[in-house]
Parts: sequence; C-alpha cells; structure tokens
Amino acid sequence: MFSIQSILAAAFVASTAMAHFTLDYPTSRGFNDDNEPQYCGGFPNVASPRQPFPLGKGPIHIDSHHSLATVVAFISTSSSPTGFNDFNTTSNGTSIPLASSIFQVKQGDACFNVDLGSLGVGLTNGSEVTLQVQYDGGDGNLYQCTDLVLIEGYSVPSNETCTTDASLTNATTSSTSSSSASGTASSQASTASASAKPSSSSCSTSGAFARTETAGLGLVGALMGVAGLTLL
Ligand SMILES: *[C@@H]1O[C@H](CO)[C@@H](O)[C@H](O)[C@H]1NC(C)=O
Ligand SMILES: *[C@@H]1O[C@H](CO)[C@@H](O)[C@H](O)[C@H]1NC(C)=O
Ligand SMILES: *[C@@H]1O[C@H](CO)[C@@H](O)[C@H](O)[C@H]1NC(C)=O
Ligand SMILES: *[C@@H]1O[C@H](CO)[C@@H](O)[C@H](O)[C@H]1NC(C)=O
Ligand SMILES: *[C@@H]1O[C@H](CO)[C@@H](O)[C@H](O)[C@H]1NC(C)=O
Ligand SMILES: [Cu+2]
Repeated sequence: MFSIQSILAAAFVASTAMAHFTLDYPTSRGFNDDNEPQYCGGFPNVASPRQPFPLGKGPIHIDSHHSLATVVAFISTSSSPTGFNDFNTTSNGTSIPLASSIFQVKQGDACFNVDLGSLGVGLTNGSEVTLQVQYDGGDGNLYQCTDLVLIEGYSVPSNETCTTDASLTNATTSSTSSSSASGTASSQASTASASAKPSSSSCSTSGAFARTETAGLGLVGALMGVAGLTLL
C-alpha cells in the first residue's frame, strides 16, 4: 500500500503542475493551473502595460493539453472589466459578438485569427480591450485573459502570424468518432460567454485526471481512480 500511495502522490503532484491550456500570444495576464476555471483564469486585474495588437486581423496562439478541446474567444470593450458580464455588452448596452467561431483543437500548439475592428462595436485605433479565451477540454470551462490596445496597421512579430487558422475548421479525435465529438462540442459550446460556473472537476482532481489526461499513463490513472478514495 505504501508503494501505491507513493505512486499516487507523485501522479497527483504531476497533475497539479500540468497545464489545461496556456495562452501564449498575446501574453496572458497570468497562469495558475488550479484557478484556470475562474474568470480570467483567476487573474481579475488588468495587466499593465496593455499589449499592442492589430485593430484588423491578428493572431492568438494557445497550447492545448487535452486530446480534444472546444475553444472560443470573446472581448470586453471596458478598460477595466470586472466579470463575464463586461464581455457580453458594451457600456451603452450593445451586445458584443463572439470574437471567434466556436471550434475544436487537438492537443498541442494551435493558433487562430481574430478581427476585432470588424465586430461592429465601435473599436478604433487606440481602443482598449480585453480578450478572454474560453477552453473546454472535458473538465469544465477554463479561461485566460490578455489586455490589449488596438493599433491600426500594427505588425505582429513575424513568427506569431497564424497561417493555419484553427478557428476555420473543427479538429476531431478520429474519423469514426467525429459526429459524436462535434455533438458534444455543440452542447458545451452553448455556454460560451455565460456566467462563471466553478468547475467541479479539473486536471488536478483524480477522477478527471484519470479519465482525460492519462492516455499514455494507464497504470497510474487506474491506480489513482481506485485508490483515490482511500486517500480522501
Ligand atoms: C453604442 O456604442 C457603439 C460603439 O461606440 C455605437 O456604435 C452604437 O451606436 C451605440 N449605441 C447606442 C444605442 O448608443
Ligand atoms: C494609432 O495610434 C497610435 C498611438 O496611439 C499612433 O501612433 C498612430 O499614428 C495611430 N495610427 C493611425 C492610423 O491613426
Ligand atoms: C516567437 O518568438 C518568441 C521569441 O523568441 C517566442 O517566445 C515565441 O514562442 C515564438 N512564437 C511561436 C509561435 O513560435
Ligand atoms: C465546430 O462544430 C460545432 C459543433 O458542431 C459548430 O457549432 C461549429 O460551428 C463548428 N465550427 C467550425 C469552425 O466549423
Ligand atoms: C448577456 O446579458 C443579457 C442581459 O443581462 C442576458 O440576458 C444574457 O443572458 C447575457 N448573455 C450571456 C451569454 O451571458
Ligand atoms: Cu484540463
């Protein structure tokens, strides 16, 4: 039993250090694995200085740690948003369209383009916005935020341009499961920009970890699932 618990402890530490997903460009406000289910991933304050970002087409880069995940981006036009409602309507009550399609990505790096100047919410050169990425890899909605100042004609670093835009297609785990996978994505994606709902499971809980994270670690995953009860 001691040896099993040692393995479990090691696996649990590994799981809490594991990222559900990261926002790599533009730079995220911050990343905390355990708090990622919260508004802006647990970083509610605007990061200063804001990063310059194109008013027109501009790239977003993420790194996904789930085999298949549903992603969508939305923005707030408030210079100091305080919660999800600020990503729903502008200060004068105009509703804000989603900044991207709702799409699926496989594990690994992915990028997609947004065109914030075309959203029809009055953004111009110098407008301050916060972009929030919502990500669901099977263990609840996760969030990351980045604070931007929109610049007409701004050129992003050349290695950050996005040529294979993941928001234009849906990834699937396999050809045989594509229909059920997209069906799941549809129901999960319908909560896009809904109110904050603390996730009951995350990568750091043994059940979710065993179910979704251990494709290559079946033994450890099974041990965690069975013996997790004895630890609690
Ligand atoms: C609200 O603000 C937007 C962006 O500035 C503008 O386009 C729109 O006309 C405004 N709507 C109202 C009802 O004032
Ligand atoms: C946009 O704003 C920046 C700084 O606020 C300014 O330097 C630049 O000239 C502006 N560009 C245009 C096209 O107005
Ligand atoms: C672009 O280069 C920067 C600086 O070297 C690096 O941190 C970043 O990861 C690169 N971006 C991509 C998408 O490779
Ligand atoms: C991806 O699939 C979902 C669910 O079927 C659908 O709502 C969405 O429009 C698709 N997105 C793209 C970019 O094809
Ligand atoms: C946006 O706000 C309106 C008005 O408060 C609310 O009825 C609606 O449900 C909200 N939509 C989302 C997606 O949160
Ligand atoms: Cu996760």
